[in-house]
Amino acid sequence: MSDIGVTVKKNEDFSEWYTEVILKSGLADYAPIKGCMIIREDAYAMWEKIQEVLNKKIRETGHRNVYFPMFIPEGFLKQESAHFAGFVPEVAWVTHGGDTPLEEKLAVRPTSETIMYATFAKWIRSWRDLPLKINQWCNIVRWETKATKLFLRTREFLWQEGHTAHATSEEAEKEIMYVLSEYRDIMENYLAIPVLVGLKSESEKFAGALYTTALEAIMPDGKALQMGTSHNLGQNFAKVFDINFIGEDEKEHKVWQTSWGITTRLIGAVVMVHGDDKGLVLPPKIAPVQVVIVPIPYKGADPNAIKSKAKEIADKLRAKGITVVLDDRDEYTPGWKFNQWELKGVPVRIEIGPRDLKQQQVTVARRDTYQKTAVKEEEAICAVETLLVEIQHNLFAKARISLEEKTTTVQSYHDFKKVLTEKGGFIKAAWCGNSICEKKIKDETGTTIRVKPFEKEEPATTCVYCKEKAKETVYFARSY
Ligand code: 87F
Repeated sequence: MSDIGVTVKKNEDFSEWYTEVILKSGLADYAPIKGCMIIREDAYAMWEKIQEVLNKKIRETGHRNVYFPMFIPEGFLKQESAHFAGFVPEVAWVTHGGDTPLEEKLAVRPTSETIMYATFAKWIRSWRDLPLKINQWCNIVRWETKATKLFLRTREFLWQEGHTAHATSEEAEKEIMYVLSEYRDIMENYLAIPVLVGLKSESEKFAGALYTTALEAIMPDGKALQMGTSHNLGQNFAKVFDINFIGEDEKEHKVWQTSWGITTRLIGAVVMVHGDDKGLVLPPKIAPVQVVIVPIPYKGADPNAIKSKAKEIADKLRAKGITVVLDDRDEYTPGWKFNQWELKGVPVRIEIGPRDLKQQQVTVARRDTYQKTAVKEEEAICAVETLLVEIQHNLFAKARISLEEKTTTVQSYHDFKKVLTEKGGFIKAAWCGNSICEKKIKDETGTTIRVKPFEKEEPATTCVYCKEKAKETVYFARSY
């Protein structure tokens, strides 16, 4: 067994493959604390890319970044106990400062609604203070007891949480739809992962929300992964935290609120969806390295001629804003380097050997298809730019086909269960809208309603469970 390359096949043991790819590609490592992980350089660079894209979007629409304390006094969470009750077992507490017990214990933030909204009550006085649109990039702690899964289930993770307050319900609604569409853009056009977008059912929504919208993707093992959420909080929190404002009508009103988030689990989704038996396959738009250049020296010739040609091409690519690594290390063979950069998922590799030099060309290899082509040197920069765009599109197209293949419409509960054991994925079925059926299906199959799509489809049959009149067509799946 080689300790460098990936030893597990993606379609043989998906879970093992996933962990091995992450560890060996150097995206992350286990930490010496149970349930925690270390986000390494390349994964952090991807997270920074996501931050850059989202920050730009939300800044343009008047959101500002802030930082609130990570400690939340117990009283704040208690004030909101109705909405957080189910989450209590996952909260981590600070009880001592040194050896001295604290007068009031402090939660390590599992989410920041309570501390932020207690502050909103102070900041918001008049309609002129609205809308208030803030966002925070931070770490979150949830004391999970289920098995750790790198990026998907760890006790600490990174996220952004957006929190807004508005004068009207319509504005809040517009906000959650705006966020949803920007999230979708990031997932589909940057991460190259197609998503289903829609509403959560009553039992799956955030208890503090009027309704929860979500973006859901399907993983190669047929399990769904929630990629992000955007909640319409209505006036639920405004009532608890007394977030009132004097309106233009000079009367007192409660604000309308939203909250929304995406987390570092998105990186796990990228690994799962695009990776292959040789390792990561990264979409060019979020790849920390987009192009690697490997000079191929040969005995009896001038290695400097090749190296300087490689350097020249690297500089030209960099001038176009492309991230390039020139791997001219002498201590590794070209073959070793190829494997290493394939493991790390670099979208494009350029090889420059003696033959290339002589013929004034370079060899360009793409990570997604392993296709290799010779390109005239003067066309190389342009060709690489085009190729990066093409790879980005190809990854999305492939993922979309996979989403389609993994979505099955069923007419009966018998078929529902059959599809679930045979292939998993999204199961599209008619539902009566009753949470009792939803619960029975969950208990019997382990699936939940992932989304009720915005683009409503007339139910083709009666409810897949109770056979009463169906209200809507929804997507069920087992999930991470
Ligand atoms: C775990 C422990 C304590 C989820 C928790 O989705 C509290 C919670 O409130 C908790 N797990 N939630 C819901 C989070 C809601 C909301 N917060 C802002 C988001 C997006 C960002």
